[in-house]
Amino acid sequence: MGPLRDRAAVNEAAGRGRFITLEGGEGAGKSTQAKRLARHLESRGLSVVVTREPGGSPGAEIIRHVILSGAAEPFGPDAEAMLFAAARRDHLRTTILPALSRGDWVICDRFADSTRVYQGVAGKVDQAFILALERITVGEDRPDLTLILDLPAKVGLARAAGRGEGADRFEKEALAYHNKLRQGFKALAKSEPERCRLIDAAVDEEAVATAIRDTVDTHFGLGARLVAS
Ligand code: T5A
Repeated sequence: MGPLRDRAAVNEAAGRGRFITLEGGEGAGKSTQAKRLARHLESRGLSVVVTREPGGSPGAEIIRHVILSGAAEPFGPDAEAMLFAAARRDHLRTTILPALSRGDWVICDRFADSTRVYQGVAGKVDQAFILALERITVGEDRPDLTLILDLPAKVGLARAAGRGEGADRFEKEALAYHNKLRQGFKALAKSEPERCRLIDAAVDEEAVATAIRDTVDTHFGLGARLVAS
């Protein structure tokens, strides 16, 4: 039994909720699918909290504004990584961990893997530095399951641009940067197959939702358990 499975057994016994994260490049459909997954879990009688990063708590939302406005960009990717980590610490302590303790299931739109890939892989921040930040901010409170929505960077950027909101700090980066993100997320899925699942997000919204539902139900043995209850 690996550490993730050990923790799952402990969580089960404690009546603790489950922590699911959605990751991927720009415009991959994470927010859309977070809401759809929440409806699916609620239809199975579970209480669900949907949240996002950067942000998800009053303090972290302030840091979100600082980062996405581009105000922290002149300080470099190391400083941005530290800001994401500070926001994450507050978000975990004030939103995620209390929800899991209540028995709620938490769906989070981006989490620590975004720092690994955006600041680490694409931003070239030293890997040891990123992992040290993660140890301090996340520790053992890693997600139970991470769904990585995968699609060509160009397609995701076109979807994001289609919302007509203007490009933020990271959307405005060159295509080569976004291609690196895609490769980074794919490598992550390969390196942690027990926690991470790669989902084809280039197909229509309904097909992505079905793949996610099947993956979540299978991972947590949800269909069988709730039908039986
Ligand atoms: N970041 C974040 C870091 O660099 N490090 C970190 O540690 C963290 C946490 C956050 C930015 O911060 C960076 C990453 C990001 O650049 P954000 O505003 O929160 O920025 O936005 P993102 O998380 O990047 O999310 P996006 O706004 O890019 O998009 P989503 O949530 O992936 O996609 P969604 O659901 O909004 O869909 C985009 C559009 O596509 C349509 C939707 O209707 C919508 O119009 N769509 C589809 N169209 C066709 N087919 C489908 N299957 C579709 N699914 C959705």
